[in-house]
Amino acid sequence: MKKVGIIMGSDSDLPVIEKAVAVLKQFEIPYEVHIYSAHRTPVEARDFALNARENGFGVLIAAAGMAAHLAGAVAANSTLPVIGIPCQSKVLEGMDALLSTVQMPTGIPVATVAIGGGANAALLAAEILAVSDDDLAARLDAKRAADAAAVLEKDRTIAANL
Ligand code: RP5
Repeated sequence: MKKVGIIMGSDSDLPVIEKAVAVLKQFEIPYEVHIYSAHRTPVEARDFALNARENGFGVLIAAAGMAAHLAGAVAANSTLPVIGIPCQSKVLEGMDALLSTVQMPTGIPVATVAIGGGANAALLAAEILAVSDDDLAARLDAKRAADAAAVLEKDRTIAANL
């Protein structure tokens, strides 16, 4: 299976990345995690993206906060699918990163998930890999069914007790 490459702009983004890693572990998807910043270590961020396909990656996830150009910079240097996670900052609570990540000009797409949406980023990465992996697709279908069953169980409990 192709690997998922996860890049965060700073170790302060780690709590968001941990949510993504937990999902990838759950689905036994191979991954690598790196700290590469679009502005503090732009050469390393560029080189990782440029070489990602030949290094066995199938999807890239980039998480950053504030003026969050990391996902866009990664996407500029790779035609692998790039998923952007806007991270929350103290001043603007993630709206800055959301707009910076989602508003990519035509030609360089970034699939942006919710502010702090590490789990959904990993699930989307899994769904992309599952396009050519029937076993992974079956595991995703099973998780959806289990999640739905859990909600219906809560529904039965609420209906019986209120
Ligand atoms: C971005 O700036 C990082 O992705 C992080 O979310 C934000 C703040 O970084 P630190 O100052 O905490 O290292 O580059």
